[in-house]
Amino acid sequence: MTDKKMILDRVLTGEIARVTERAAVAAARLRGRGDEKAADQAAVDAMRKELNALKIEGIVVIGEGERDEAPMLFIGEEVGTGDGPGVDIALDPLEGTTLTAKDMPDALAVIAMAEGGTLLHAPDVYMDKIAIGGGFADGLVDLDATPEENLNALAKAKGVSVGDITACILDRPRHVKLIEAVRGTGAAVRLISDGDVAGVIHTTNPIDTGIDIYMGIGGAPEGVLAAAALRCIGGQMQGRLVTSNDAQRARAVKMGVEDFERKYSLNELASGDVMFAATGVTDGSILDGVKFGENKIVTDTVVMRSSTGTVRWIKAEHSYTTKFE
Ligand code: VTB
Repeated sequence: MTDKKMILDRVLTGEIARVTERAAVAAARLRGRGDEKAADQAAVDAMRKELNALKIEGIVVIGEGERDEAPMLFIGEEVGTGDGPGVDIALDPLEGTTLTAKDMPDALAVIAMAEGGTLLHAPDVYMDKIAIGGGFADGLVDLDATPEENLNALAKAKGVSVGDITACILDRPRHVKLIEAVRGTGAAVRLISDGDVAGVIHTTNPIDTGIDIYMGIGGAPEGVLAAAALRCIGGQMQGRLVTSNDAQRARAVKMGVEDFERKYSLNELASGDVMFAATGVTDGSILDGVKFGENKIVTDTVVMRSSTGTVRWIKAEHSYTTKFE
């Protein structure tokens, strides 16, 4: 094991769960209140507090926005006590603000930490994505193949008919043609209103989630977070940035993007030793939402690490102590 791998392991395996747990509890208190902004802010504040208690020299590379537009956890913000290892951090304290405001499934508090310089510094633009779970031949699906080709290849590899395949797609007008093409093959479409980090992760466990493949255009930052998870849990993913105006392209260039046509592989989205954690805010198919019991708060978290492939499911019971008051 190299020193860098030791560093992530030693400092963070247990600690990272607390960061998403705390953000999830704060956001969960605002579930179903119809107020996206308040829920997001609560998650951001809570995540930042916990991150700043970690013995790391962390830098946010994917965060809530640029310094001048995001009051906290902005891109470039330094987090941690500053007396530990240097790590890059990608975070989404509340992935699914609308899901939380409406108390709908699969809102998550999410974070990924990696060796410095190994996460794609994705600008806040769209990304075209395709993802499947682990255990398939490399290159089985491809962003440049047609939906028909991808779905047929996946069905064949699974030994099922294409009618037994379900594709998860964000319910957006931009996906009308894609949805039509997928349904045209006989496959099913699971439409989600938000939350494509969860959508991608769901492909790694079709038995529990009913989702075999993720397709379509979502946020680029969410693409890197999802890639970090797939690097750990296993799976395939490709992404390509989608920009629609000069301002977006300028932002992308500022963050180091040179080729807008580039198709990023999973390992280019997240290349180094990476650790990923997510805590359920609302109930979902892989994680339960936060529960507020009589004497305890219960959280459900998954923590994963790429270099070892360890996936830890952590059901935690917290007392109503000062920390969560
Ligand atoms: C997705 C989804 C997010 O943004 O990335 C989506 O995962 C993409 O943007 O939960 P549009 O909403 O503009 O389609 C979210 O819905 C919100 O960040």
